[in-house]
Amino acid sequence: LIATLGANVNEEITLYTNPMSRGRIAHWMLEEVGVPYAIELVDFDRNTQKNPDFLKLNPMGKVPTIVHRGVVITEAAAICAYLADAFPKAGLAPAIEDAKRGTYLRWLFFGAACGEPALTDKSSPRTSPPPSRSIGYGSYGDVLNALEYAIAPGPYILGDQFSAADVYVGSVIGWGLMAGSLEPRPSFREYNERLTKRPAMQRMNAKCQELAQQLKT
Ligand SMILES: N[C@@H](CCC(=O)N[C@@H](CS)C(=O)NCC(=O)O)C(=O)O
Repeated sequence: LIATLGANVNEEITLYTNPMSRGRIAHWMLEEVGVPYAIELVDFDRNTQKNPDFLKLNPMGKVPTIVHRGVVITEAAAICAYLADAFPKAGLAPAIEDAKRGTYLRWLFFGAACGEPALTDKSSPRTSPPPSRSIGYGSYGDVLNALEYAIAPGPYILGDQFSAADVYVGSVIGWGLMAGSLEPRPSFREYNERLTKRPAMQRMNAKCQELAQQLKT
């Protein structure tokens, strides 16, 4: 099922987000792409992400969720990939025929399928974890080594070319360092500092502070 909204086939992107959530990943990506977008604030304290109208867009009742040209896209990594492809002029994804696309997709998927769950399990360990052969991320240690391998030698995952894979993987690394679920290896800290200097990331951070204030009032 493709979630389409017949009446709302619009060029402007709508981002449903909360300033203290994975919504920041899509928000940062939108700032990197540099296209106009509108924000719809989701209030976790009031549980508005479970309102029937929002569940029609995203049955998971989660953010980020974006709507563009009448289509709903969820999952932060998919949103990063989608926006990079929808706005190729921003140069945030290697072209389809470029071999570097393999590296790009590899780490974008790894970030979502392995990086994020490994760090989540680290902060809230499972009582009976599945064996490392059957769990997609193997082990926490392997994931950390692979992440380190992905960002070396840098400065970005694709070398000199910054891409949407850095937005996603960089967000997972930044979140892990902040939450203490990621060992603060020097390579992670340096990569995170490099990303934090990006004007798009800074614009997103400033906007999220404003949004957090808005939610308090
Ligand atoms: N698989 C989703 C996860 C999104 C997610 O879990 N978002 C959280 C915020 S960080 C959320 O909306 N939680 C609200 C809720 O579950 O009620 C993604 O990668 O974007």
